[in-house]
Amino acid sequence: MRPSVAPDSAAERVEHEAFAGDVEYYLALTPRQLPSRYFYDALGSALFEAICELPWYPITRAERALLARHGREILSRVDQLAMLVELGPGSGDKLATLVAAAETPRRRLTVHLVDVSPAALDLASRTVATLDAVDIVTHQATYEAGLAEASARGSARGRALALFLGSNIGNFDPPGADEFLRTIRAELVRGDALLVGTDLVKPERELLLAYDDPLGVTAAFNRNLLVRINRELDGDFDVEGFAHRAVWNAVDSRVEMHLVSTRRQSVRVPRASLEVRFEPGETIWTESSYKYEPDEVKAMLERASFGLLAQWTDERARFALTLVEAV
Ligand code: AVI
Repeated sequence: MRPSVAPDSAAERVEHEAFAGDVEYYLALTPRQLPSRYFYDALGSALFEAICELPWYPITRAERALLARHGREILSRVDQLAMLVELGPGSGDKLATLVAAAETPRRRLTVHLVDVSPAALDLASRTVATLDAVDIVTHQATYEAGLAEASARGSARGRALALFLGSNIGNFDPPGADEFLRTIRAELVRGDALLVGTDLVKPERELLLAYDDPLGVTAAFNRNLLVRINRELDGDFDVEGFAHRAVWNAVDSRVEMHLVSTRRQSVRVPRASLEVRFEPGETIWTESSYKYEPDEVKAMLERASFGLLAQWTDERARFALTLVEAV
């Protein structure tokens, strides 16, 4: 029997139970699914960082260039800015790019970093610590809970700017994105601001290369979900029996990632009380990445009671940064 990994902290036990429950629930749906948030174990996070370096995945580079070019203006548009809160800071380099673009000298800033992963918080903190005149507070929490904690410690000195970058909003379906933005708005006070990065609709060929790259890194990122199920839930997925597939769904304006069973096979996942039979060609839908038009982003933010301050787009890479304030 292969070794499985037992969770050791209380938080890990809760996460493990949620993973088992979600695998049991989502793999039994038609079509079969797995939530994309489970991509990000240690290997999945490293593979995602590698994806960000791929020449075919423009999101990270385009966003970093917009932050460097417009960072000074972004920060100056928020009156009395005293606090930054990044939801999902990744390596911390986007926030560092933004702050480094500020006017000098600038006011001291408190930077709150929110992530469920302690490893991500550790990496981002080390990056942000290279900046002058910042105090760092980390929140190992969901985005909603971490923002609530940061707001509760809110500064009497001035306003907050929340950051939700990397087109992470695109991994929510439209009702989920609306609900999430309303939750963020509820944690902010009038005059606080939010900066959102969104990938824009572009030619299908470019989108498919971004999500099915010639080096196979995205395929490994997708199939690692099965590796994680095998390790953490004692599953017996034959990882080579599933192929990576990316499709552009133009009607719903999203790139979908799937895992396709290459043959008839049965899979057992004892810790999720599950046995599944797959027919050849049967799929597991693992992720949606919604792509927008710039006006759709504005409308989505306005529905959540934000008012537009500015929007910057990279027309070549088709990426937008949108700055709004809580009204
Ligand atoms: C994190 N998220 C915005 C990425 C995206 O583009 O949807 C995750 C990803 N999936 C495949 N490649 C990258």
